[in-house]
Amino acid sequence: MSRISEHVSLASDQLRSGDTRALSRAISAVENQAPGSVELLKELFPYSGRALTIGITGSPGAGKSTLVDQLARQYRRENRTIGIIAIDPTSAFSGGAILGDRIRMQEHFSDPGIYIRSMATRGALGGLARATANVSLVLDACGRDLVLIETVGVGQDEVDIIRLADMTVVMLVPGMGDDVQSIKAGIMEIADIFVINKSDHEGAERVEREIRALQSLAARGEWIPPVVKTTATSGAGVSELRAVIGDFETHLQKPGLLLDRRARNWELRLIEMLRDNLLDKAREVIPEPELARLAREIAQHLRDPYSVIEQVTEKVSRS
Ligand SMILES: Nc1nc2c(ncn2[C@@H]2O[C@H](COP(=O)(O)OP(=O)(O)O)[C@@H](O)[C@H]2O)c(=O)[nH]1
Ligand SMILES: [Mg+2]
Repeated sequence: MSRISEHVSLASDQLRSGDTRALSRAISAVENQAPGSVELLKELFPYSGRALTIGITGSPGAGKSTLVDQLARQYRRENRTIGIIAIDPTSAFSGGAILGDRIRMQEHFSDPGIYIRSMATRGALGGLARATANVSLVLDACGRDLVLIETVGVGQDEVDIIRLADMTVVMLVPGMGDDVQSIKAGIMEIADIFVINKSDHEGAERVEREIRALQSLAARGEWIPPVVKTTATSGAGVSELRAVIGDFETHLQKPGLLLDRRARNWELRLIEMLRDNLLDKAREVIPEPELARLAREIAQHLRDPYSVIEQVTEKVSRS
């Protein structure tokens, strides 16, 4: 066994024993694609696949963090351990949401059964979906019973992230122009459960009617996504949400369902990993200054881009 894999094995043993500091270090390593992190992921992979992963998506300020917090408390009462990944685009310009999440982290600090990791959308190395998937795998392999992934429901990145989860909770709020029609169709389609948060505000019934109307048009599968009204700040509706998640968990236990879903997710991820990997290789073959030089030559019509790409891919396949 090489020194690096010996080191990784030690790390993975320590990790799986539930050492929170080791967990933080491992997550940072994986997030930053530090040397040895792929070895660590390989080592951890066989222990993963046990956690239930739940993606929670909704617009900024909808109350995702507040609800995730309530759900985590609920599960802690059932003695289940939680990993939370909060992906926060707002941090890119205000820093506010990350600060809020830090405060939450401190609140749960005394409970090693809840582990919260915030990730900023900006600057995630090698793509946010990849980072989230790998962090989720680490949490899963380290024995977290549930991994809750909180993300904003916009953009392809978010849809990709949500696809990693075993189940998807789509959060809507009354008012705020957050009408059902304005939600990306792709997000509506991936909902396993709808939550109408801020039900203490006026208009929750109207949002519910809109969802129901939309559902009546859609093709009916065996599972019709239920609609749960919550007030995350007071905790109202959280136990109903917990119950509905339980129902979906039971539904997923039908032969092949969870496996099908995960296989579908892996198919997408494999393509993504392949693309990332090949692109990394291509970047090695054709470093940035070289790329800039070629681009300029193409712009000057000194070369054609098709031959350039052919040459690069050939070099990659020989490397
Ligand atoms: N009135 C009301 N406010 C809420 C509710 N849930 C969350 N909030 C508030 O909405 C704001 C944004 O919540 P947060 O959980 O950070 O939203 P996120 O951006 O989706 O994570 C905070 O000030 C919360 O206290 C709710 O059910 N009712
Ligand atoms: Mg949040």
